[in-house]
Amino acid sequence: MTSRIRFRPNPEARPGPFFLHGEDLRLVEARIDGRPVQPKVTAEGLTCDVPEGEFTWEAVVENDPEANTRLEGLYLSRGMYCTQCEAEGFRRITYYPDRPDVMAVFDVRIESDLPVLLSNGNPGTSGPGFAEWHDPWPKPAYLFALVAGELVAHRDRFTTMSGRHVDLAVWVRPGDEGKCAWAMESLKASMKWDEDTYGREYDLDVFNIVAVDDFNMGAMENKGLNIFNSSAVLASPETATDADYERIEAIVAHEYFHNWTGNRITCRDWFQLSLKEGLTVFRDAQFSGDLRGHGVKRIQDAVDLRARQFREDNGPLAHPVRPESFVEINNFYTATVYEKGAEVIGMLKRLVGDEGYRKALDLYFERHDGDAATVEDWLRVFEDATGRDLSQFKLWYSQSGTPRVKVEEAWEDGRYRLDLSQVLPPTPGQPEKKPMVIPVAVGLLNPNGDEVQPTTVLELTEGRQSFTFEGLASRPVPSIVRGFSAPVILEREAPEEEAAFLLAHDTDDFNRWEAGQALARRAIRARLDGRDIDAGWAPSLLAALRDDGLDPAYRAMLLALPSQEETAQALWDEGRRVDPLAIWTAHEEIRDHLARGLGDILPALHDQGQVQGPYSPDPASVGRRALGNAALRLLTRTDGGVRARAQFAGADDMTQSVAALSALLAVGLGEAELQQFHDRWKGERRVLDKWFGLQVSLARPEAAVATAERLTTHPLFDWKNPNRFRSVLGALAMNPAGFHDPSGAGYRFLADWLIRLDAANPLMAARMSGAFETWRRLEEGRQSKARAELERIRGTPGLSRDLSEMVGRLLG
Ligand code: 0A1
Ligand code: ZN
Repeated sequence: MTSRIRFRPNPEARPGPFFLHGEDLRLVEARIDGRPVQPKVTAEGLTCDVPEGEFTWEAVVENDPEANTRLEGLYLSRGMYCTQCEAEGFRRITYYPDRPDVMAVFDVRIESDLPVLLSNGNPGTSGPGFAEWHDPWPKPAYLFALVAGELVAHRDRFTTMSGRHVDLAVWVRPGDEGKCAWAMESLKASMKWDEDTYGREYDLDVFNIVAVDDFNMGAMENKGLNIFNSSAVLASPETATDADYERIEAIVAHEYFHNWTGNRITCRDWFQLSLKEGLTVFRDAQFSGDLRGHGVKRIQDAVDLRARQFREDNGPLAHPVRPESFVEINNFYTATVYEKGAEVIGMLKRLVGDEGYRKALDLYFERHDGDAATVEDWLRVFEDATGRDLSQFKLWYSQSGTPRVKVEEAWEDGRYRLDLSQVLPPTPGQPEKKPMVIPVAVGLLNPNGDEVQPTTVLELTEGRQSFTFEGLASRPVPSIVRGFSAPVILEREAPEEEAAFLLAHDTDDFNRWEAGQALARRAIRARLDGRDIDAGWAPSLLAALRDDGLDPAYRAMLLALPSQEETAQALWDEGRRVDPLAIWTAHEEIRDHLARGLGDILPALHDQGQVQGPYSPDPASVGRRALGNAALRLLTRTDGGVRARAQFAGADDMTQSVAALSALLAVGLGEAELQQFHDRWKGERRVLDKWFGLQVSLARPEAAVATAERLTTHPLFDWKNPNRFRSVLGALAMNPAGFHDPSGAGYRFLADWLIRLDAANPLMAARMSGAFETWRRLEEGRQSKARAELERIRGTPGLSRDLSEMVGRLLG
């Protein structure tokens, strides 16, 4: 690797030693203005004396992509060279000031016998054995990318709003070219959407996407050359599920949207990570909502936030959306920075209104294009564009933890009062908190079901505050935190009749669904406490499911129960110890209860899910299949697996096939189908990941660890491949009753693997250690076993910085 860099002194900086980052490199030679120099090299980089004015630095270094199992920097993935430079990977390629606020124009020349040679920006000269690329847009090194391999392209074109032609290509290995059409459609839809919605146009002649099999995350937004985990690109009806199609669409959009929110405007330092990630997640959620329906998207996001981000925010790994310190930045690509960061932007938009938001975003792009910006810059454009003081709102970036909102009501003489109060519990390093600005969207319904107060946003800014509604004829039923208007926990035990009423009448999609969840939570709670399930639950759900005016996708969500994780959090919040097995058992019992109580309607709902004609991932078909398969999961509990077996045998797309197999596995059936699935798909890596994952995540609690152990000895278990590792070890963590086996076998097994993986791929090992995040919620027996395993990991000699930081925080 040869680099030539022109440096000029920063007029504001005091003179000092010249430092360049560099890790695991061998410096062959270095020159300044053509004269050889002898820098002082350490494990973190090099220092060197330099002349006072401008100068040219040249270096030749060697590194070893073939031996790079970390998948950071330049590495080899099944014969294909590729790079991953965010956050600090470029320093593993060559010596460089590897910080996001150092932006430069890059010219790249790649020399290789491999046929396809790609880098950022626009193509320049190329010929046998070489290709040159020029990226006119100054960028930080974390956006650098390079690919060299035997690849084929699926091509298309896009004409931008000002009439510029862009050549688009999705590059994959030969044989996969038939699985690119969906990613390409998603890319074109994203390009158009960003023009229509944000006025943002693409700014290069080409846009390339490359699919690689070994990748730590979902994808990466390198300028003009996005690199994707192949699981986030490749799709065909036979091999990908509806969920895969939706995920590909969302990730392609996310990476594309980064071109403006991340690349044209980047981050000054890594503490500002949410500046690009929260905003880009918010944008991709708007996009998915526009394409697929906002009601369902909002529910999916809330479910995900509650399971992953609330868990993080209420445990030992809690940190603010803008973290205050870190040892290894890779450990902060978290649900809090991404998903809570997006929620913060959603609240901001609600507070300033759609028009204010648009004005602020226009100003952001105008004022900060080309900048490495901060959260302060971001909030200032909102203040300048709307005149609103955001100093209190800014606490959302610095205070960690999930706010609890309590509600009390008073009714007198046609006046209805809501007393709202907020509590933000202590989190690591933050014993005391200040009140936040919480937009609480509220509507009121008459007892006859009419809405008497349409959605209005109450701004809760104090610890306790009252809001009064006048001139009401009768005591209303409140619908609170409509649309999940803030990432908070609403502490209000609604009486059964009220929840049933809202499930029947609420005009707010989100809260109507939430009312169903409230009833399900009551049922789970009843079983946990050994009580009977309310007799009214199944009938009120049945009424909503019969409503053919309701979108099938929405009805599918009505059938879904709160996650076991959500139940665990609620118990812990009440100061109770969590027994994952008891939670699993209660969830099973209420599924049985539902399967019986809804028995009349389930076959018809399942039939509705059989969409005729060629497979299409359009929202209507996806919704119908989702409803049909939600019904199938319940039906399989009572019909001995007859319908699921028939669906599996007749399925000609992966959605129907996986749904049927999952329904069988969830009730301890499906052995023969599992074998057939394996035999048919053993040559398809992404499908085989599903085969590994399903058996572990759906295993009965007592069998989960043994199943995972057995699968790690399967000849196709390739532990250095992140997708495959996750398909077994990640799936175990997603089976709480199995992972938290009282014997501690799950903890021991995962710890063994984390120690082993850490030596090869510290980033992945650190990410997966989050499975231990809930250990303090457990009873004494499990707790001490989990702690012992964490301590064993901590005591391992040579542990990476990544994993030691995580284990240190987990142990507290
Ligand atoms: N910026 C990417 C996420 C990403 C982060 C780190 C990676 O490798 C260590 C890869 C991707 C995104 O938000 O999509
Ligand atoms: Zn991102």
